[in-house]
Amino acid sequence: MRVLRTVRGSSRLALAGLAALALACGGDSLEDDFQGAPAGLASTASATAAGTRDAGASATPTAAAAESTPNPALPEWVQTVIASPPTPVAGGGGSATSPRPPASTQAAAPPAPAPPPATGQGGGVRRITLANAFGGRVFNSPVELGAYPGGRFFIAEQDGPVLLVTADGRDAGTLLNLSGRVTTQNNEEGLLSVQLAPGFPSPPHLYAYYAAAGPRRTVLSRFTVSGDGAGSEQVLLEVSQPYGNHKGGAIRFGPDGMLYLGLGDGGSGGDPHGNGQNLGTHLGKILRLDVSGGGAYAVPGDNPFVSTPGALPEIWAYGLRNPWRMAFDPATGALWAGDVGQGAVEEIDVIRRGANYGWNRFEGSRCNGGACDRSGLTFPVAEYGHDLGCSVTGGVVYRGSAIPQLVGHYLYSDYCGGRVWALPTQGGAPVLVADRGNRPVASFGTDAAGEVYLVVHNAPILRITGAE
Ligand SMILES: [Ca+2]
Repeated sequence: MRVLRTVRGSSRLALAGLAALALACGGDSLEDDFQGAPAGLASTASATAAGTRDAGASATPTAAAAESTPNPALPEWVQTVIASPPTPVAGGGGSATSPRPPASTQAAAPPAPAPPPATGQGGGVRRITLANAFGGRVFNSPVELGAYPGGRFFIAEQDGPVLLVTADGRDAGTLLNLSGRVTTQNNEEGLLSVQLAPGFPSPPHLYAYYAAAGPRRTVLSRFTVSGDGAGSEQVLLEVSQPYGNHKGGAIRFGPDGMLYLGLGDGGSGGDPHGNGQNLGTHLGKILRLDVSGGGAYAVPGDNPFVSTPGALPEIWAYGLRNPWRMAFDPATGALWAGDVGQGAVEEIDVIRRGANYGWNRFEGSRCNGGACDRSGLTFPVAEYGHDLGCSVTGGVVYRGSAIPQLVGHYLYSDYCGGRVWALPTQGGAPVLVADRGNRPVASFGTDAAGEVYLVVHNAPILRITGAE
């Protein structure tokens, strides 16, 4: 979601190169992401990327070996993170501000981890095959894709429309149109995420997160769908934004029924206000909200900082720079996120309750200056350097049925490089499984059966059709 209008209508990154690429890279200014990077960073990035790539290329353990033996390519704590489901949510009704209703209480416990599938676990996948989806239709800067009742799909476009389409790409109505409410002044603004309420169409709610102007802010809202049109907007949360970039953007419902929202550090470059490490702002955080009541939202009583003086109680995790796309593993309940790097390192994180992901003290595992104290920080489960991309696009854990080899793999990509990686969630190094040239992958989506789509800009959306 970064090049967007700059590149649309041209032949992708051909519009010139460095300027367009700079916009694509985490959205910072040219100075931030390229000219400002000390020469020393290049070698750091290179080494990081090479390490990742080499580990992936050489990682061909058998499934059994991968399940029983820690992967030496990842530190021990990573194994622990990957092997552990997220912190179970304590029983419902714990909120001092607003007890959760029984439905949320019952949904509070994440599902037990799924037994290992018969095949595919352990990094055995070498490549995936892809095919044009939706009849090859090219959408206008799509940022979100999901299943909609009746075998249809919703596809959110950054300028504001949320379209309903059939599997062959025919129009099936407009679910919502926020064109008059979003701002796209910066190419990281606009409509950024849309999710249907759990149990949709009962309740008939959808949620949207978007950037607005006057004043510059991001907005989380609930909409009531009537038929296939949009009902009235109920604003749940507004966050003041100091700059036009780093809005983060994914909203996702967890297995606990809570709504998780990932916010970037508010922008510019380098997090000049220190938002990532400041628990007094929503910027640079993953928030966890209970939106199951009729009001705006309630703070779940078991959020990690509800009793911390000076901390905002909505915060679930912190130290993020610009988490662009998150997804819950439907089998384990783990929350996976891609966090866009500054100038050198792109990272994949497993988001845990109360954890600090390091920004802006660290970019990935690389010290960003200061004391370089690693204590208390949670580091990426995977990362790569800017020789392999420029802006990570977090993906999804495959739990479909059509491609058994892919089950249990976290798929992710990059907005610049068009590469796709598969990371075995039960241990193992990421493997480069596809390379689409410079085709920008902006997001991932799944259909009702859990099959996976790559949401691409300036080209047809792609469906994963196989793996070997
Ligand atoms: Ca980090």
